[in-house]
Amino acid sequence: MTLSSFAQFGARPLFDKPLPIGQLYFPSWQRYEAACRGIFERQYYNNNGPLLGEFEDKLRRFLKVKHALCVANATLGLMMTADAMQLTGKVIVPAFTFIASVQAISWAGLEPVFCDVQPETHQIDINQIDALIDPDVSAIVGVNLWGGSCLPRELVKLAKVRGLKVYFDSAHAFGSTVDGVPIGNFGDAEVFSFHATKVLSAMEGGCICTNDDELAARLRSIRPSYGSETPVSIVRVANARMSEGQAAVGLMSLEDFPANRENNAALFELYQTQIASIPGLRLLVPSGVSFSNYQYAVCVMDEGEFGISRDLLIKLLKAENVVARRYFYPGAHRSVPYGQEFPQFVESLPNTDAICASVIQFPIGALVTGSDVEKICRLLHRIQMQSRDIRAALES
Ligand code: T4K
Repeated sequence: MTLSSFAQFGARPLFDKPLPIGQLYFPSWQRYEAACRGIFERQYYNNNGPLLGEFEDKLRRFLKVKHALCVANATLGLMMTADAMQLTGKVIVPAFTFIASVQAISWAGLEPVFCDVQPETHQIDINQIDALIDPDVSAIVGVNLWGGSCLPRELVKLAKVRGLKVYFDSAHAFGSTVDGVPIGNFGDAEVFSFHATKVLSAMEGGCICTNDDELAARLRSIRPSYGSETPVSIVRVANARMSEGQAAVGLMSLEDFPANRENNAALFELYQTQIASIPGLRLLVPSGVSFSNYQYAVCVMDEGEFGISRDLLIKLLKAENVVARRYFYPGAHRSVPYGQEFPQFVESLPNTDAICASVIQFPIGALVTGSDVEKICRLLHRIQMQSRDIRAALES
């Protein structure tokens, strides 16, 4: 085995085109075309159209939740939720999350308070929350990461005892359940993402779920839902409506969800068996759920054991047309503008920093086959076995 077998050193890439991160499960063109034909025949494109109504109704039944409000994307959904909940002052949020979880808090005029996460699960560390509570804190945001959960029951219980509200960023968790209860039912509200990279996709989109009638009414007025509801008094409006085109894709994606989730589970299992024998790589099993959507293949890397750095591994994989990512980097507490605005958190979240430095995501989803996973894992094995030579060659 020589280094010249790697694309980084001149070989042909392992894959002819980039194998992406992201779910990218889409209906066939024929199904999409038929749905679009219906939209054009009806000449009804937006504002509570029939497909949106059907999609929201099916989501409600699928998730067993009282209200499911579709929105243009999860970022807007999170912004609207923080605003509609009429929060004040500060909101506790894990620092290890996509930046939108935090930006939504800022957009609603609130101040984020960053909490560290658990090293094993990457979910918010509930034991560290009490130390962050002061009289200005009005809520906690739980983030259900990686198709797992942040133990929503425990978080809701803690919030109740402390007199705080709680909502969840469940962008990663559509279809996952906690003790059989679908994520979407916990806290005051939960927000899903239906971005193209998510297991349920409307190309771009999201959904806010709540069992609270008053909150749902405020959210409908913020969205807004012209013509369908009696508006209620709110502070501001954001046009976050989901179009009929998005709802059409969402409906087909919901129909396909069981099969797509099964495909993810099979790919995840392959990763699990093959990565187990690679020194320095540990695949994260979604925690805190009784059923997972297996939307991500996330590994934690021990650079010393693997032999090269995480960032060099990403570079080598990119040369082979394997897209691997270091979500999330850096932690939200170090990102612009939060690192500058709230310097007190920069050096105070060791678990978040350690995870940001060691996490790596591998391709999983519609465009990945079982044989691709096997090829990726064999490649990882080869890289690990030749790590010393690779390092020497690239450092010289
Ligand atoms: N909360 C959490 C915890 C989140 O992770 C997110 C979003 C949100 C809230 C907010 O949800 P949204 O407002 O987005 O609904 C992606 C997604 O844009 C974002 O939805 C996601 N989380 C975040 C973690 O990742 P990028 O900028 O890294 O995606 P991008 O465009 O680089 O795509 C990823 C891979 O997929 C690449 O390999 C390219 C491939 N791809 C992507 C798209 C969109 C395709 O091949 N085709 C495509 O159409 O943000």
